Amino acid sequence: MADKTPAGRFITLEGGEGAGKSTNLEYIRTQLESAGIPVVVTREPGGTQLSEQIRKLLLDTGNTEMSSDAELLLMFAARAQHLKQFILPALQQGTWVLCDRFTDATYAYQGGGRGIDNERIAILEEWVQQGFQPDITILFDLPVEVGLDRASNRGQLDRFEQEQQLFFERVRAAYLARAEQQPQRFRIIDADQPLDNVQSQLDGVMTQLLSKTGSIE
Ligand code: Z5A
Repeated sequence: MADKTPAGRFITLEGGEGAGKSTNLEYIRTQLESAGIPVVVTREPGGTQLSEQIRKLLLDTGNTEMSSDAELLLMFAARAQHLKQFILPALQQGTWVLCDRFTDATYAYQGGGRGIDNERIAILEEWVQQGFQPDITILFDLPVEVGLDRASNRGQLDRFEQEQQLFFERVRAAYLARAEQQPQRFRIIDADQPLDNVQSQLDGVMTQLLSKTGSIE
């Protein structure tokens, strides 16, 4: 996929409903910018004009008959465009990319939530990403009921937000399973804490990320 190793770092934020990704994305961006690092912020599904159009289809509550496979393929269609048009060019210019959700969300929602086999997701992942992975993934973990309660203050629910608690329990379990399988890439944040505590945890992750060696191990 990438014709040379990207120079920037690719950081993804993951978690269930109301976990605090959007809130803390700006915090991380500010930390990186203060350290003199060029950074762009983006999201999935979305991030390009075409991918945002696909996002609308995916979140539209009117699309009640969308099959799980169609949903999965649309996620990867949006991702393919996002990678080619936005993420990889930015990384190749040395810009760090901070992305609100990426492929771990597909394993969590379409895999855990909808019940699609991980092996089938992995085929699409390899097809679209050809081995490309985030450098680090920050998983905001919290009990489902706490996240749903936080998110409930928002307006109209989208097609995913209309799912029941059990769906989100499966999503959470799938995220935690992935973090357990790939501890070198994941950093788990206890998101069931006051915001200043969550941001102290993030400071620890950022310090490690920005350490002199540049190592993220
Ligand atoms: N999706 C998928 O199925 N497959 C995929 O491959 C991908 C995505 C990429 C859109 O995602 C949907 O796409 C998503 C999964 C699916 N659907 N769902 N569910 P999205 O990321 O755009 O939407 P979201 O997950 O609904 O985001 P969110 O609910 O807004 O979560 P958040 O960004 O993590 O939360 P937040 O907006 O930062 O915080 C929520 C509220 O809690 C807000 O009022 C904050 O002020 C408050 N908050 C935040 N932190 C705290 C703390 N620490 N204490 C108290 N209150 C807090």
